[in-house]
Amino acid sequence: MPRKSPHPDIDIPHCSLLSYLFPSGEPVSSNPLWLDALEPSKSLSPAEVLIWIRRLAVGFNKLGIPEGSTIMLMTPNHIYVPVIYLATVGSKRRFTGVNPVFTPEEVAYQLKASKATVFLVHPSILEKGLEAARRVNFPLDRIYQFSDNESDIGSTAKDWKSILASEEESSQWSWDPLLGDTSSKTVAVINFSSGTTGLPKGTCISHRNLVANAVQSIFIRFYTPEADSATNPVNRERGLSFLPLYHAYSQLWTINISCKLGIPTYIMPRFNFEEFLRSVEAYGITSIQVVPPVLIMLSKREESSKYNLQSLKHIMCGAAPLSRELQNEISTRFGMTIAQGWGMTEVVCVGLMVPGFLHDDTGSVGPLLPNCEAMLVDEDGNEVLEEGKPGEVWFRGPQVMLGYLDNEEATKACKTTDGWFKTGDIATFSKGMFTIVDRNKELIKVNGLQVAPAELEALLLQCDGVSDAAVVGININDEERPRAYVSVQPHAKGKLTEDDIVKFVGDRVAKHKRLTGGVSFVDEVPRLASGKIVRKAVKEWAKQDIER
Ligand code: 4UU
Repeated sequence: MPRKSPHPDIDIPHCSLLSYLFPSGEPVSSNPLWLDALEPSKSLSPAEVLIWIRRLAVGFNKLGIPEGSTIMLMTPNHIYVPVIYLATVGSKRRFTGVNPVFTPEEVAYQLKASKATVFLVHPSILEKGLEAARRVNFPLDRIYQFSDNESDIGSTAKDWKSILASEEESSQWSWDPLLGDTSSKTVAVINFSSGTTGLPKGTCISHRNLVANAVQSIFIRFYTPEADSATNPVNRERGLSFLPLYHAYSQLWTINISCKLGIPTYIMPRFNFEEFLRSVEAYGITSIQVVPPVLIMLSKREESSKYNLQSLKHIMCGAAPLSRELQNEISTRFGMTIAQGWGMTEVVCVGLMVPGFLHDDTGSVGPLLPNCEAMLVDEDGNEVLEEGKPGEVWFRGPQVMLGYLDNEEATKACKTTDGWFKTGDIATFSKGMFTIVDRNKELIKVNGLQVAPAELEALLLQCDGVSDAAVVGININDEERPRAYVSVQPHAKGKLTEDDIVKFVGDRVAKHKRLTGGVSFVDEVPRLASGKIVRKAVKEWAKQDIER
């Protein structure tokens, strides 16, 4: 019997994302909504954002970009990122964001796999964008520079503002409300994830998925029946955003939830620890979303004591394991609630989350969001009913993606015909709460970001002298690091060094994917007759290597 959410089902409107965020007949605020954390006089209110959305949506139409096309964005965070996201999704196009520190090769992969037809690039990384485009024959005249700062824009590519229609010609434009079933069928966002196996794949996230996960997360953060309406912080919230907006985590909280609830949110271009502390103090920030490394810094770095962080009452932590000890140490020391959540790109963002009113000191990731179900399934495919016993999380709910873009095989492998999504995460269940204890998939998480072993393995096979390779994650000081197990060809034996291999990979991938867990040489990488790597055996080696 699947476990159901302890919360009663809540109403999730069947409509487009913009109809949910800006319901007709409700006034649109002119108060600052997204503010530049480095220069807070620069801000956008919902009323201003709507004007930009209309101008861009009509601009895309005039340019002849059909509905259903993908718009790809590569930029550090800034206050106009939500404009691109909302105008793209709102005009029935598809948004995909790419990590701005990716290498040209990695950018080219996503440009092709997402089938993007327009590519917006921040001027500071324009050269990289152009190089990526050349690699996959992407038309250079569909590349636009995208900055919040007029003076950054040079002459090498067009300015994104050249796409915009005028205010007059766009003032009558309105979005399709996508009523009923169409909201479930229309793809809005294509974030990338490697899922349980293989290379990164585009996840097809519908309007319905996005609306559902916003409604569910707002409920569990602010409105569960136990929440005290007198002390509900929702009207006093001030957010600070530094997680990347190309990832689902930040898209949900920084864009969709802040917009829906009118939470003024300061956006940092990238994470910088001291700047983060300064911003919390300067702006009286009440709540943030983090990944575990931020909490490790908060615990270990001296600067944490130099700033007044008293305004900060609620920290949401997700994307990777957080130790119970660290969670409790920080919440006691700073007098704040730290609530863990579990989620995946494939379920928009969140599936399990500790309610906002609850102070959890067990290290759990909370109960199911409303309207969701889960089963823990053992290796034989049987449901685990006993409390405290681990099993793979199978998840069902209105936020589960439609499938992987152009990859029915991968979709079928993780999604059953009756809607269960096999997550590859191992959890236990006790007293209504889930605790993530392991993973049975390939994925490695570094700084909360995905690293797909298959990608590094394919790269290692291109390294001269390498005959086979397997990559797994190892834990060093509470943080996961990719480590490679490599066999070498006879001619390279004794010549190819660990440093050579670390450098070979380091030169070709974004920083978080580097082999910071090291390299081991082995006679043979264990593989099944099918060719599949026996990861359990490699993980066992890794465990022994750490203990040594
Ligand atoms: C142990 O990282 C995410 C989603 C993060 C998120 C954000 C806000 C979750 C809940 C929330 O409230 O997505 P992906 O697709 O980048 O990575 C998904 C994987 C999971 O399958 C799991 O292995 O990241 C890992 N993960 C976690 N692991 C996610 N959350 C947790 C967690 N503990 N709390």
